[in-house]
Amino acid sequence: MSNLTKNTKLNAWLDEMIALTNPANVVLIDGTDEQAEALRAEACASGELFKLNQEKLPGCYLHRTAVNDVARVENRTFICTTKKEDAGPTNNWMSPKECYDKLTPLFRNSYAGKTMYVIPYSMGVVGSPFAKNGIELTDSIYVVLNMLIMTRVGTAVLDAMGTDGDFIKGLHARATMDENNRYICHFPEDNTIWSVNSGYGGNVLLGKKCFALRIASYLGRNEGWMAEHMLILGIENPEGEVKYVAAAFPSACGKTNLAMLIPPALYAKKGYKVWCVGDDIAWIRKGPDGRLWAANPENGFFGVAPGTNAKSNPNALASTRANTIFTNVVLNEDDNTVWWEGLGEAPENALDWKGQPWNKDSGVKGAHPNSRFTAPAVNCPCISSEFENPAGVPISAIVFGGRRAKLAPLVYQSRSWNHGVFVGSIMASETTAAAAGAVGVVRRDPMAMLPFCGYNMADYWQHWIDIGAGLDEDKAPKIFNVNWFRKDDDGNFLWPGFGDNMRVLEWIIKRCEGKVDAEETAIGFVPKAEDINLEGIEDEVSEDQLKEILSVDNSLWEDEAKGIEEFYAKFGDRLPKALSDELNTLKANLEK
Ligand code: OXD
Ligand code: MN
Repeated sequence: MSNLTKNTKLNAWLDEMIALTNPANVVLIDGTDEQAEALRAEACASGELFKLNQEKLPGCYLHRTAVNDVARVENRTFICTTKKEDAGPTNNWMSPKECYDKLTPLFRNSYAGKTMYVIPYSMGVVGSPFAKNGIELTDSIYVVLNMLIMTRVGTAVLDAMGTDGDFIKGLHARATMDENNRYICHFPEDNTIWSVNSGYGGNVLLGKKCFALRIASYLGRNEGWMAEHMLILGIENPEGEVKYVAAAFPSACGKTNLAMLIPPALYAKKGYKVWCVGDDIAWIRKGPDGRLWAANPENGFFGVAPGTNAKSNPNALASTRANTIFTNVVLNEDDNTVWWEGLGEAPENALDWKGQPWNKDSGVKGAHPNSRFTAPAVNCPCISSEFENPAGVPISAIVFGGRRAKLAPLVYQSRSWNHGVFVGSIMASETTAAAAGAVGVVRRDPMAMLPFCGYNMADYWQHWIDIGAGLDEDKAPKIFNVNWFRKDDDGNFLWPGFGDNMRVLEWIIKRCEGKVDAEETAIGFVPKAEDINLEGIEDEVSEDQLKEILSVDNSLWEDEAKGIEEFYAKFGDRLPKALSDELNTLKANLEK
């Protein structure tokens, strides 16, 4: 048996995986700078990475993926539970046996002549009560270097695992990169993830979507906590009190921008500040004080580059100025820096994301729309002082959102926890470039978890209801829905968004504190127009425009109720009764 580590379970599994993949050698990633630096040098020598201008972008590198490997592949992502019903109607399913049988030949000898990197990593602060450990085996230095940024990696994790501690077993191989044999498979009953024939982040950084959402959501249901596709932010008022909000949006709906929001000048002058605890994933559980606490299990940001600039998100941009890996962006050949659409003037001499000569007149985008930066969280100027707190932060409000051109008002509050779960369950949005497939199609994306829930979505909703039932009403977070994307009849956005979303957050916090009244509508509580502060943006948003964005069109909601009914029907009798009750209440309210 291999004795690479002190953990007997890990050694046994390593033996098995080494026999399967047949690497030329095995390297344990220890988390030291020396080792990482040697790997960077090796990746630069092989062309896997390009070293960027080290004066302007110290510690930064560029990577290009294969052209057919640029996004998560949801149609090739599987939840492999013994019973099909346990994966539910919204997941692709294979039985564990069928999946292992199918993938084993793809992994066999796939590391031949290559190195197996063994990455011990922790989601959450290493060794803390709520952290979970994983091991990712990979044949890609790019994966190692990204995991070093996105998670907490190294021998300290092995120490935390001890001699027989459990871990999530992740196996990744680029193999032949054959897209027809690309699979991202989860075995929640075995704590196992197998990913093959891809090198793109979301498919291969197994700590992120695969573990921290799909496997963790399953673990959370069994252990009484929640793994959510949520940002976490803190809003500090002029008195220095910080209130925390967790928010779920479908991919590429401006989640990273909201997580790092810069308050408008008016608020900044008064002393308001916004702190980022996390931009993508929240692990949430009830704390000893009876409130819900949320922690970000990640250690970095894997953000979408295009559109990130000094106006949309100066904090994200600042986060990428050192020790960052850029994937599929433009290389500015004049000064060996990076560029993407939305960053300002395009470089004269450049290579596009495929490595081809490119300039602004080329007639195609230079950066891939889903090009990314992998940046350390510590780089973020507004990172919360609680970022390293293993307990996380107490949550006052949960916010759901999506892109709805006409339907949902700028913001509304649910009437109760269960109504809030209903509001999350009916989330819908237009698809974006973050996932492979058509762009611009409206799809239901409950709690923004559609591609990330590791079990039957109906059981997941029941879990939400059960969590709420375990909270005292005065301690439970209040639940809201926002829509920054409402459009007028000419297709223009009605709300400025970005930093001005602070105005909506202010109303949300006031509601949590019971400091502001609201209008009750068929769908929930909507602000009175005078309670949304428009000071400083009167030119952009007139009083009438604000009223339009806050309006609820019952006839549109009647159609929506039919759509919800159809969607719910997929879940048969597994649909929680509390949710069909909420749908009936909505229908009754609309008839009134
Ligand atoms: C992401 C996503 O990459 O949600 O975070 O797609
Ligand atoms: Mn995400």
